[in-house]
Formats: sequence, C-alpha cells, structure tokens
Amino acid sequence: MLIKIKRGWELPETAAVPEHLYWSRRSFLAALAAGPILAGGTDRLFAATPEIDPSASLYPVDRNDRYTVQRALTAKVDATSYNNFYEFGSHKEISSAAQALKLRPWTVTFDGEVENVTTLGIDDLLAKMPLEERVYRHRCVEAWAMTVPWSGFQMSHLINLAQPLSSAKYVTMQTFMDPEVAPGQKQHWYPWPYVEGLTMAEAMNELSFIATGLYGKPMPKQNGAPLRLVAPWKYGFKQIKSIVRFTFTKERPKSFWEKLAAREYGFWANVNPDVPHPRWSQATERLLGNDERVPTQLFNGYGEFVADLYKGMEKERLFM
Ligand SMILES: Nc1nc2c(c(=O)[nH]1)N[C@H]1C(S)=C(S)[C@@H](COP(=O)(O)O)O[C@H]1N2
Ligand SMILES: [Mo]
Repeated sequence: MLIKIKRGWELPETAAVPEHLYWSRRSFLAALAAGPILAGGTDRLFAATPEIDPSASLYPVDRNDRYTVQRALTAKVDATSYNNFYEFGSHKEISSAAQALKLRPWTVTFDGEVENVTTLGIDDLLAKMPLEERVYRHRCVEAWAMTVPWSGFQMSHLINLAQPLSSAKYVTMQTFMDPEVAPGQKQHWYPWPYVEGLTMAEAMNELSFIATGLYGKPMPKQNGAPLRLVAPWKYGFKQIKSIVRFTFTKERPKSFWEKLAAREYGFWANVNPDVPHPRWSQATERLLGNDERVPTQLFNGYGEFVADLYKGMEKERLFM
C-alpha cells in the first residue's frame, strides 16, 4: 500500500485567513482569555490591535525596476500569514504570536572588525539609508516560494556606514534575543539567538538587500520587522529576521541551521534545482496561494548577478 506522508510545505493554505476575520477572531480570543469583560477585559482586547509603526510615513518608496521578475506577485495575505519565524513557534501560523515583538526602542550594533564599534537607533539608521522597493523571488528550502515587493536599502550602503576593516571577511547577523517576548527561544534545544552570515563579497553584491518594509508599508512583525536580510539567490533560511547586530569577522560563522543540522543546511545555501536536500527534491517549488508547482531555477533565477561570486569554489558545498 502506498502511504503518502504530507510534509509541512505540502499542506494547503490553512493559514490564509482574511485580515479582518483574523483580527476579529484574535480580539475575541484575547477577550475570552481576559476573563470577565468588566474586570479589565478591554485592556486585553485593545492590546491585540496593531500599533502604528513610527516609520510608517517613510512608505511607500519608489520601485527599482532593474530587479523586476517574470512572475505574479504573491497575495499579501499569503506572504503575511504563512511564515517561518521559529522564535515564535516551529510552524507556519506565527503571525499573531509575533505581534508581541516590541519595535521601539530598537538598536542595531556594528562590531567586530570595524573602524569603530557603533550602535544606532533604527529610526536614525532609516534616515541615513536610500530607501527603494524591489520585487524579488523568495525560495524556502522547504520548496515553497513567493514573489513580493520589499522596501529597504541595498546592503552595501549599510556596510559602507559600518566601515569594516580590510581584515573583515564575513558579516555575521544576529536576531534579537528575548524569550519573554519570543517563547520559541525558551526551547533550549535550538541554538539561540538566530545567526546567519555572508561573505563580504556576497554582502556587497548589488542584490543583497536589507528590507524594512513589505507591500509599501513598514515590515510586518511576522516577516522580520524592523529589518531583515533579503539575499534572493539563497534559500529562505539565510534571510535572517529582526536583526540587532552586524559583526564583521575573519572566520566564517556557523549559522543557526548549520549548528542544528550541518548535514542538511550549509553556509552557502545557494538555490539549485539539481542538488536535492538530503530528504527531498529541490527541482520544483509551490507558489504560495495556490497548489501549482513550477520549476526551480539555478540561483533562484539570479545567476547573472551572482554566479561569478562562486568561480573556482566548485569543491565547496555551494548549494546546501
Ligand atoms: N530570526 C529568524 N529569521 C528567519 C527564520 C527564523 O525562524 N528566525 N526563518 C527563515 C526561513 S526558513 C524563511 S523561509 C524566511 C521566511 O520569511 P517570511 O516569513 O517573511 O516569508 O525567514 C527566515 N528568517
Ligand atoms: Mo525557509
């Protein structure tokens, strides 16, 4: 008998609850949890409504058409309700839990091999960066994909601001650490905080982008507010969310997933349909919002921008 076991990424779009239903259901649950309505229940009810992001007036920003892709945009409801953010749970429906994330104050520190160690408030950083919109493909290693308009700035501007020394060979990025806000971080078998890294050449590549918004609005918390990496030729797990630190190093960092399962998730993680994950094929991908499967492309379709970065490195595990 043939038994087909459904993997997580093959599940239907159970997460796609329309936004108004989503918020009303959440308020209802919050009110229930608060107990008798008259005994302070309304505080809990309002706690579930999203606050105004102080960077809201910066958006929308002009789209940079150099990066337009031949693929339809994913519906906003899908990209904002089907997420990976293990700090808030090891499943896809973390968007309501992620609303607990506090976005101000939020500081970003540049340290390691730098001229001067500096710490900057997020609003000061945003004011210094030239914001633009880019439509990029996103390909999760679990074989689902989306195409979304990110707002933000080219990562090279942030590197120039940080002034790394010539001794810097890698940039390591780190997510916030606060188990009270992000209960997933109480799961001690994960190597928190989430860490990812790029070589300096990758970080300076024109495609590398620090996203601060999505669909013409500030970044939703579940998508990695207030700033997350977007390196679209690499699998989704490289796209580290809610970054608080950029550390420039001489040594190659070990990333979160590499620490957990080095056999399955390497440092490079470049998309390649011909190199299967040890447990599944990477030949095709499912587009969020429908069940259509389409072929996956080498470097997720961005080879013209990045293939040269990997010349002469054929012995490395470039595609895991
Ligand atoms: N801090 C942190 N960043 C993270 C993750 C995570 O669990 N924690 N998951 C990664 C994975 S596997 C993917 S596919 C993308 C998902 O981004 P999205 O939810 O905005 O689509 O975020 C990446 N960044
Ligand atoms: Mo992913």
